[in-house]
Amino acid sequence: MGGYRIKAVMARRIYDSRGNPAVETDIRLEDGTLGRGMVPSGASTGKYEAIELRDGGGNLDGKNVDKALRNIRESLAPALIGMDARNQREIDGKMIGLDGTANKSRLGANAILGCSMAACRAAANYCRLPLYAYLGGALATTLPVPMVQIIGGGAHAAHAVDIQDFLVVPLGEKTFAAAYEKVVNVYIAARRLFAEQGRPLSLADEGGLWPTGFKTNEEGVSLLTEIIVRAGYQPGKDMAIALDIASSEFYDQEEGAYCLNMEKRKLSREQFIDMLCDWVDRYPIISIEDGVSEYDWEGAKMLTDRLGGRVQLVGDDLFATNVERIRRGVNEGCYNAVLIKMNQIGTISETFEAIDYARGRGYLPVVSARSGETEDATIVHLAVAANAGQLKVGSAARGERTAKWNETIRVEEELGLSGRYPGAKVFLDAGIAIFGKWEKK
Ligand code: 2PG
Ligand code: MG
Repeated sequence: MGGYRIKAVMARRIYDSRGNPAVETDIRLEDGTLGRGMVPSGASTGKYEAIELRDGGGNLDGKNVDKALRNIRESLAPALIGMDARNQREIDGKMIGLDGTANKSRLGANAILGCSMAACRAAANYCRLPLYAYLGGALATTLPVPMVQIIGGGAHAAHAVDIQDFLVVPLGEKTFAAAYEKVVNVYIAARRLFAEQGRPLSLADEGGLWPTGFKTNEEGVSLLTEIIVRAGYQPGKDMAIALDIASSEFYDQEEGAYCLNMEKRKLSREQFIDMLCDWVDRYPIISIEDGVSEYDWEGAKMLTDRLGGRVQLVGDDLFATNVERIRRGVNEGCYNAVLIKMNQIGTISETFEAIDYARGRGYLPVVSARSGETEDATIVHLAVAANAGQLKVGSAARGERTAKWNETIRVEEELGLSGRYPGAKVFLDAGIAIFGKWEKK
């Protein structure tokens, strides 16, 4: 009786894939069951994200998390002990109430999310269910289409190019494993081509190749198209390109201009959008994330008017996994998809709410990792549990990335015949048909 109640909450400092301190929380239930949550961290962090508490000061580059750990031990743990771990909404609601701020700045989104993740893990373990089944139930069986970085950039590669992610999305295949295999072939082809061109095979923060020697941003897009061909696939038919422009990073708010620093060019909103539209005409691009800045709602509307019927337009910094911000996007006709990051909002319940809200308005959810990651694979389960349809984790290399892709392979195997892999249907059902145009070629 009562074995499902939270008996202890422990917090410790671990380190993420960039070597920065991170929060890990263990929740132990009365019957001895354990649940663990490891909290990731972004680099191109949006202005409207929930606040990650860092200690500041000289040690560990100011990124220590002692304050967040103390908040778990002194404020969150006493409140959570005794609660039924299966009551995720109540647990998350209690922490949100205790924090009392709109952006979780008092206790820290890293402190709160660690507990939220650990609680649902503990409850799933208590129920003897895989996390996706616990969170999503019997109909949570959709394996995500992977969005995988091949070349890194932006804040993840010391701004060697302005654009942050050059990614691929496999369009065909009947299983995640088969689709992911194709992606790995593209990654191998990328390494080969880089080596042939005399570029070092160094990796950016998310495991994609470091963009050495690029003269323009467009070079990344054309090179990626070439890499797809070299891997033996037809661009736009077998494999499409996705870009995370992360344009908030190089937007000059005062001038309303986009500063392509590596090209030493400054573009007006209109010119910048023209450039993106031109790329969509000339390259097999299926998805553009943060095409304009988190401040530029007008630009987001303009971009959507021009490309919304052909391309997935994903709001990351603009929406920050926040229902209020997604609502504004829906009302103003901005974008047609939402990047979903647990630590942008800070609890599992609110993350699900953002996915549900987005989907209810016809916006595609794309579950995403952060650039600073751990071995934790909760996001895979989240994507399957919510039948989200897409997962973005970074590249095919680096352990914190393979932790997620490999977990997806395991989940697919476990689901067996009840699993379904949508492939290009995710996009077709949403009326996104850019690759149809490429097929005609
Ligand atoms: C993004 C993420 C992952 P970061 O912008 O989508 O690529 O980066 O975690 O640095 O915000
Ligand atoms: Mg992004």
